[in-house]
Amino acid sequence: AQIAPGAVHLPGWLDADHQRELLDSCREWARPPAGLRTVRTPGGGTMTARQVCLGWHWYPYAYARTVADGDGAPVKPFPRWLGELGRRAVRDTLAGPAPDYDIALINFYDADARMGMHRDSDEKSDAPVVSLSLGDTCVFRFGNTETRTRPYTDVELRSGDLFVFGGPSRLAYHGVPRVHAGTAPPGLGLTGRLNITLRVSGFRH
Ligand code: MD5
Ligand code: FE
Repeated sequence: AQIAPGAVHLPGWLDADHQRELLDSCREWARPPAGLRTVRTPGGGTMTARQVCLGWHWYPYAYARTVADGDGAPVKPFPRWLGELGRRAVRDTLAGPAPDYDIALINFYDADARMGMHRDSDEKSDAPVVSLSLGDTCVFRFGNTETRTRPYTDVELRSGDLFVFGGPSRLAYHGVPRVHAGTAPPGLGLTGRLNITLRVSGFRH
């Protein structure tokens, strides 16, 4: 369903087998070095969702090739198959060119984790962002390009859902106000929520 121009939600895009495969990959990516970490903001706070990156390492509010704010290890490579998955996601949702994805940000939310309203503007490309959800259902808040506040639309994102943010939605404010504990598919074997976003850096390699 189109939520706004360029913002398309496809529930259940990943079947149970593909969800499990992607979860297995996330578990490997989470291992050190350059594994899952707690993100510290410049103001001295910590983000409640923990994160691991592929391709380029994000830290507030820039990208690097090493885990600049962590163990200093080189960021894990972005696998070809993940780029193919991203292009397939875009083909299934939006018109336009097939992006050459080179960044994945993987966020892990436990039951108490949240993400405040923000825009993703550290990339130098206007290519669509692909978002894949695994595990617990969350409330995803899709806002507007002007303010962190209303008007916004709350959408439940479930395990296997695809969301693509392109065009005018690429720079919309968004956040995750709530995770519904214990709502993951019983067969998946995940407590909490994982979100994988695929992005085009627009950086020179
Ligand atoms: C999440 N992650 O569920 C979300 C999904 C992040 C983040 O917000 O920055 O890691 S990404 C949703 C997204 C990306 C780009 C644009 C818009 C939403 N949008 O316009 O709503 O962990
Ligand atoms: Fe974001």
